[in-house]
Amino acid sequence: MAEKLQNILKEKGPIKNIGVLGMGYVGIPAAALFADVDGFDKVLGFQRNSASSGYKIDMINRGESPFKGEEPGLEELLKKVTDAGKFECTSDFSRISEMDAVTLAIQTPFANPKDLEPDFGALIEGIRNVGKYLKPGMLVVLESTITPGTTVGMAKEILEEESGLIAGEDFALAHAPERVMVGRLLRNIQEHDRIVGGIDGPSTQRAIELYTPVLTKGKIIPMSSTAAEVTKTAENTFRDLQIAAVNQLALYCESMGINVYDVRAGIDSLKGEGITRAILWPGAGVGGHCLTKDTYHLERGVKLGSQELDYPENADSIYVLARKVNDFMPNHMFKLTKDALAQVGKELNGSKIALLGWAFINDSDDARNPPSEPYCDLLTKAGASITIHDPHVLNYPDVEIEKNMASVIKDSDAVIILTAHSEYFKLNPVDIKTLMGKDQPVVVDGRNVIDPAVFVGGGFVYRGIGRGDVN
Ligand code: SAJ
Repeated sequence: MAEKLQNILKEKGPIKNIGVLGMGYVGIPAAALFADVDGFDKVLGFQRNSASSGYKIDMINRGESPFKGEEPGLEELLKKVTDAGKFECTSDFSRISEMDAVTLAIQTPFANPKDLEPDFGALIEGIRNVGKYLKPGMLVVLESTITPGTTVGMAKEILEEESGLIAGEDFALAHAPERVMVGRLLRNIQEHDRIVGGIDGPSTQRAIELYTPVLTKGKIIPMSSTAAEVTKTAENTFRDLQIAAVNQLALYCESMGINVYDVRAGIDSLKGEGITRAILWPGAGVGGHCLTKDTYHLERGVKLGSQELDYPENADSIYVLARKVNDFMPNHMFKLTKDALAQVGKELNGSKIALLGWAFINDSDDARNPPSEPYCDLLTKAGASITIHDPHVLNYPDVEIEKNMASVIKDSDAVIILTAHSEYFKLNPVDIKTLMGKDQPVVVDGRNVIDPAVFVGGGFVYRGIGRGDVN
């Protein structure tokens, strides 16, 4: 079987034309970097001409990046490769048939994590499109984060069904998970090690041929496609677990009346001789499109796995428990807010709350699954009126986000810091108190941005995540 594919690939010769499906955070930088490789002739970016994202096609073909946030080097690279005629964006999926390799970088959100059912709709549509135009000798690579088992399972089945070809015999199939982070897309692709997992040896080798030329510092780490799927979902699951561990510690420190940041510094000081203590930062919650879903992909992969799982009877997976701890943090922020207002004789109902920060991550406009949303929902249910400031997020469905911080804070009863945007580190208690116009204004810090002593000294009632020493 592998022999037949090996011969087909040998006959076909080196990869020259590459298709990338999904012109998003992952696809655009990947396509631009492929196009910048001398050994490759042409890269086509395939983008559905949909109402929500069809606009990207013309933008990209003008060499413009559709991303709002800073992406060092991306716009210049897009301009270079589009001007050189090496990269073009199109909605004509039939041109997939001209490609030697096709990568799919399409989002895989969870419609509702409770039932562990991911929304693979867009990815399945992409895979079907590739299958429709699949030719012998082509390499198909899934870059999206997917449930372990998807490449050799659903993806292989759809590609074979649509094309009538056999994976591992007529075409190569692999998973090479993306590891890009907003704000460093190009650098991450070039410098991170690249996990490359084929369904068989020739597929892995062909995928290595595709990715090697774009790596600068990064090395290729070959493995099976399912091991690659587990690596990707687990690397984010582990990060979520680490954050949950320090969030739980913060809650413990609050209940024991100590400062979690003292404890954190103490633990972090244990270094050397192979000792590892990766202690991260407690906060108002965990958002984004990676950590909020990848745990559930991993859990689903185990459930769908063929072997029986040996694990303590009826015990929650520590990974799912970590998700619950992190998803609890907006509730804890709500309790801190309620307690602080009660201390000044106020109730949430009828209070005016100023939220600072809507984005899920500091100094970014990325507001996917933001912890600010569940926190805001709790306040609304409790009858508070809310104003929201974020310097980067321009809009969010059904949420009014203002750019003028003073007008958001004016006359509020409480100021709540949910995202550690740089400008919030400069908040001045005197100015804020004047704007709020209250004898006993409240401030709740979800990201360790302000110095409690300065604000308490300025007449504020303070609450902070993990600050049992001053809450
Ligand atoms: N967070 C904390 N405490 C921390 C770190 C993060 O509460 O110590 C919160 C953030 O506020 C945010 C959420 O977790 O709401 C996620 O933050 P993140 O830094 O993990 O950012 P992401 O979601 O963009 O994660 C990405 C992931 N990259 C990919 O999936 C390719 C992740 O694997 C990276 O480790 C992470 O970026 C990174 O290190 O920047």
